[in-house]
Amino acid sequence: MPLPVPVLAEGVDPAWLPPAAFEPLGTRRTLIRGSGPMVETVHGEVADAVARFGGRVVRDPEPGDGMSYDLVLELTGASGDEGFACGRQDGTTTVTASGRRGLLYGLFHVVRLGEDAFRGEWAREVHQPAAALRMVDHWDNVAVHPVMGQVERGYSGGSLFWADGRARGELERVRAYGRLLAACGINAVAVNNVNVHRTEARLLTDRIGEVAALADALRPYGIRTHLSVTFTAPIVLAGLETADPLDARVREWWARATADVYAAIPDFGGYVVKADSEGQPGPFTYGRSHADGANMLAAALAPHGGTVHWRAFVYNHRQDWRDRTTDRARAAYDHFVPLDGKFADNAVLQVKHGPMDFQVREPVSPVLGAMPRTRLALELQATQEYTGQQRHVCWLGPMWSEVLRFRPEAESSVGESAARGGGLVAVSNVGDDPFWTGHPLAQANLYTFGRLAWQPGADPGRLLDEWIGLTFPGASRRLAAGLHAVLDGSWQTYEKYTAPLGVGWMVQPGHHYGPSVDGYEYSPWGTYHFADRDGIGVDRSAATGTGYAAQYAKPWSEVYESPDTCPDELLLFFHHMSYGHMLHNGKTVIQHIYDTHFKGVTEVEEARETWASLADLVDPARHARVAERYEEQLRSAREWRDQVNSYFFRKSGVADAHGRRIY
Ligand code: GCW
Repeated sequence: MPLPVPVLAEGVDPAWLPPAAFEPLGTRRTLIRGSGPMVETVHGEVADAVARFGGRVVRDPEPGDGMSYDLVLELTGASGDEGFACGRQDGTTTVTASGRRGLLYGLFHVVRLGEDAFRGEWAREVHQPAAALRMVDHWDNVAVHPVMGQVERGYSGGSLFWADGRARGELERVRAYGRLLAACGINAVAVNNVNVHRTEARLLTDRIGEVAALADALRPYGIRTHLSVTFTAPIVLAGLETADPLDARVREWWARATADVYAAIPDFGGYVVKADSEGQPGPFTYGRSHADGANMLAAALAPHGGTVHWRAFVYNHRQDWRDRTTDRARAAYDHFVPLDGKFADNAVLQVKHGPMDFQVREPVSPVLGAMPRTRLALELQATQEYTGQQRHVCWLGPMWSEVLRFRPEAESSVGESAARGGGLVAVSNVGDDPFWTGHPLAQANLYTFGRLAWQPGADPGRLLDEWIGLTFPGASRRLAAGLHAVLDGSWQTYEKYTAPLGVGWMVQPGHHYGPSVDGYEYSPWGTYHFADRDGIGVDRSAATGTGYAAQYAKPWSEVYESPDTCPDELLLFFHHMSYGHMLHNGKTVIQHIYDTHFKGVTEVEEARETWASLADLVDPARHARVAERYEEQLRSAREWRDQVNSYFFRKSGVADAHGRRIY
């Protein structure tokens, strides 16, 4: 039986799968061959499209039925292969796949191509995802957390999965979410926050049925479900007196608990673990290493084909700002690189893209080039914690692409090694908001992430074209150009009006929205800029600083070591510089700060105007939501400009060369 396409509740935005995107497919004759649940998903999609647009769909006809088809979708096997081949000859477009998910991805490929899928002739192309794991991690709490709420760092309303301590039970919406994810190539979802509180801990055991219900909803779209677990589960859930990873009873408990998980969810993906980090418990309590901790869970998962994603986000968050020897940027490398080669085959070390914490500009984490014998996953943040919290437009495609293309060592890029190793992960930006991502344009971030996980070397601009083509079917040139104009440079615009030259932070403590130049300056979190009357920045050189620059292989260790060769955009991350220091771009540090802050606000004003000019081309609800957010973005950008410029004017006493207003 074809699986019906999920029905969206009134007012819920179809995002990049509006019915109109299926019109080229829906007007044609399609033949589907093969069997198994995923074929039913594909059949459901085609059946829905032809019901709307008047085409036809036929399933496994008798040989010699004499019909000719515009599209043939054929599943030839039942392997785990996710690739597909497609081509067009003699008026028929053919998609073949030997694995179940491949057929689904092939179908969405045809949808993306639109009319082009049915034009001319083209040779058979093979499409294969670079990374086997393409995951979104939800930082969703089951119970509303007193400080972090329903979704930690969530800017899109509540959780799709949980509400007020319970499973939400809106599985039709979850199905629709799975469908959107599949259409951009994502194949795994972790359904709860990596900070695992009391209630959430129980998802592993007596509440596993609630996770199984989500897994059932997501499975038809090729998505495996993962769970964040607490390291102290044996203590908090089973009353053991220890969680020591080398203790036989502990290991046995995990093995049994994991077997029970697989009894409920046979294709369960595995565990995500935040250990010894920001107050979460971990192996350090027992004098054990992170490899000991990860390998214990890996051993429990191995018989069932599961994987543990162990996060490398481990650092001292009880620092003293006067202690210049402790450098948070060094922490992941210092903790994990000595463990290279010690992790089990089904243990993946999940590494944030930068050494700090998802700032608008950071160097690529040196860990990503320093553990050749460990499966590394790259973690990106789609939820815009530090990039405007989905009130600001900040399309992260170009930033992610820069990270993925970076070559920490000569052999491979970050994208290539993550794809080969543990895969690509993004912290989700989705919630129960009618636009899914709060800011409608933030949908482009999730879409781009999925497509980059499939093909890390892809040109992000081309992926944005795809997103525009799907989300706004039949978009006029003016609309497409307008969308590019407001999205293409939005990350750099955001960078301009916030913390300068890679120094990061300067945000309001706690919620991280809006400027506070000294917000974290004397706090224990280790996120300092060290501005004084003479200069700003953190000396991370090997010669005179914390030695962080030496964590890179050549040439990067040398490039970053000296202010002469360090790229401008990272200068204050690596060096403490005087305000009068001349940048490669021909400006002094202080003048650069002033100029970028004025420029950033101007760019937001222009983007807001551009968006206003598109009113006749965009659905009114969506247009209004974006327009309203531009008002806030502009207010906030001005606040950033004024706070940052005034702060540095007052510290340095250096006037703006152009005499603009600085308070
Ligand atoms: O970015 C920081 C966030 C925390 C988050 C942590 C992490 C889930 O401020 O809210 O906790 O990173 O990545 O674990």
